[in-house]
Formats: sequence, structure tokens, C-alpha cells
Amino acid sequence: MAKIGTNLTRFILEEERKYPNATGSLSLALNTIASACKVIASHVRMAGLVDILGKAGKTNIQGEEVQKLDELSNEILIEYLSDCGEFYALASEELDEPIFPENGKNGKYIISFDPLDGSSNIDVNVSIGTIFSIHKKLEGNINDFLQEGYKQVAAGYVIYGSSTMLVYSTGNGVNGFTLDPSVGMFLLSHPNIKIPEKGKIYSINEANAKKWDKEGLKDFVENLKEEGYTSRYIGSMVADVHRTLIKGGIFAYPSDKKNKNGKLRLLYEASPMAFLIEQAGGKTTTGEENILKVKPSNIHQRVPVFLGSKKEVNQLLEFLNG
Ligand code: P6P
Repeated sequence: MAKIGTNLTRFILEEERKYPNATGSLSLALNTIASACKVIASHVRMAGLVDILGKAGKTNIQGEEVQKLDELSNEILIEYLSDCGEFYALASEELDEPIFPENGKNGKYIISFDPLDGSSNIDVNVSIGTIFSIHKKLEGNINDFLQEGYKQVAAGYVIYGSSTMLVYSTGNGVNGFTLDPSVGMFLLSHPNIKIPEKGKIYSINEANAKKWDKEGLKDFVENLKEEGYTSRYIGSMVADVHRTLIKGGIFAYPSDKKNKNGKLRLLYEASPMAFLIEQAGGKTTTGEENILKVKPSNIHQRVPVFLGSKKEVNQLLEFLNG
């Protein structure tokens, strides 16, 4: 196992050397994502000053147009991912349709991402994040994005919290890297993350309880309260999932009478997070099936999300199946 403090570039290289046939494409892809997210982190850290420098959509004291952070984050990722040449196509929460970068014509991969998930929390200084999911390019058209989550080549997130952390997996476990802003390097801080078999925390927006359409879900939550669980709900998926990964328990965004498929997007929220949770030894479900087995029908498809420690997810399924 790599040493605590190993920098990300070195770690990715050491991982690549384990595969004699590796060409270095995925290594460059992952390093590019990390570089783009360091730039996003610098803007996120400045967000609090926007009020001094000028509100988004207005001009700041230098007379420059101030952009909304999620739009800016999207542009930064598109620029970096297009330039690196490893991605044949990019799909973003911020774009109706995927884009096919000029430089990516020989790219072996496609990537889906949410450039700044939870961005509505920026104004109240709550942790937000970038989420990404990488698949192999197949036919070289939009259908390549409709691959199940278990086929992901890599998935991860960057959480802009009390520190900036990159957490990712290429299918051989999950590792976490913390940004040292003094040198601008991600350093290995959480090697080989394993989610606890069971936790003490449940994370769900109970304000929606009246609308939940899954029989047994309310009883499941009440039972957790009986068992002494505590509730933590930040309302920023990256933050809620990161806490669940580290502390265990269960995170849920269920479907309801109004939103038959829930709120969270499959390609660039549910699927990458499910990949990480399962790589860390946890379990995920839509309530009907494993999230990683869902065959996408469109790139912005939503799915109900339940993910976390095996104990709580298995208990949930017992309640849902009556
Ligand atoms: P609600 C943020 O807007 C987001 O997309 C996810 O990051 C988060 O998990 C969810 O929505 C919160 O939704 O309806 O509970 O505010």
C-alpha cells in the first residue's frame, strides 16, 4: 500500500505500473481532472469574496463580469478535459447534450460529470463538490454514455469542504487525497478507504416523508430512530456521501409521489457514488435493483438512491420488501 503523504501524480504512476499494457491514457485523464479541480477549488475558496468583488452576473470592482461558480466550474472542466485529448466525449449536468472535443478524436474514454454539485449551498458556505464518472468509448456516439455503472473505468469526487479532498477509484479500492494548498499538491491522506459494516447515522430529507412512495421506508427510518441512530443531512450529495463513506450508515434520496425517479442523476451523481461505496465494501440500491446495474436510457436520467453500509442497506431492503 502506498505511503501516507504520497502525492497524487506519483500514486497514479505507481498504479499504472501495475498494468504492463497500460498506455498512460487513464493516468493523464485522472491527473487532468485533479488539475481542473484545483483551479475550481481556488475559485470556490474565493466565492465568499464575490460580494466584495461583485455578485455573479454583475461586474466586480475590476469591472469584470462575475460568473456563477457552477457555470465557471463547468467551463474549467470542459477546457481541461478537451485539451488533454483522452476524452472522446464529455457529458455535463450543465449541458443539455454531450460535446465531442476536437482534440479528443483518438480519446479512449468518455466522461460524465457534475461540475459543482450542491452549488445552491455556496451562499451559506456549505461543502460542495465535483463528481465524475469515466467509461470506455465504444461506438463513438451518444449511446456510449448509456453504459451501466458497473462498467465504469474510474469514478470519484472532489469535496470543497474544510479541506479540499479528491476521493476516487479505478476499480481496485478507494483512496483519498487532501490538497496541500501551500504546494498545490493532492497528498494521500486516506489510503484504501473501507466503509464501516454498520454506522450510527442516517441521512435523508425527512421533510419529504409525506411524499415518499416506497412502502416501508417510513417504518425503516422510525426503526433506525428506535435503534438510537442520529440524523445528519447536509443537502449537498458529495458531503453527505463522503461522511457516509467515512463514518458508515445510510444516505438516501428516494423517489416520491411527485418525482417518480427521485432527484439525483444516474450518470454523474448516483452511479459514480455507488461505484465508490461498493469499492469501499458498502452496498447501493434504487430500492428495486443495484444502482450499478441500471441501464441508462438518457444522459440526464434520475434514479432513487440508497447507499451506505451493508447492514443498513440490507435492513432497508427487508423493510421495502415487506
Ligand atoms: P434536497 C443539491 O442541490 C442536490 O442536487 C444534491 O447535492 C443533494 O443531495 C440534493 O440536491 C438535496 O436535495 O431536495 O434535499 O434539498
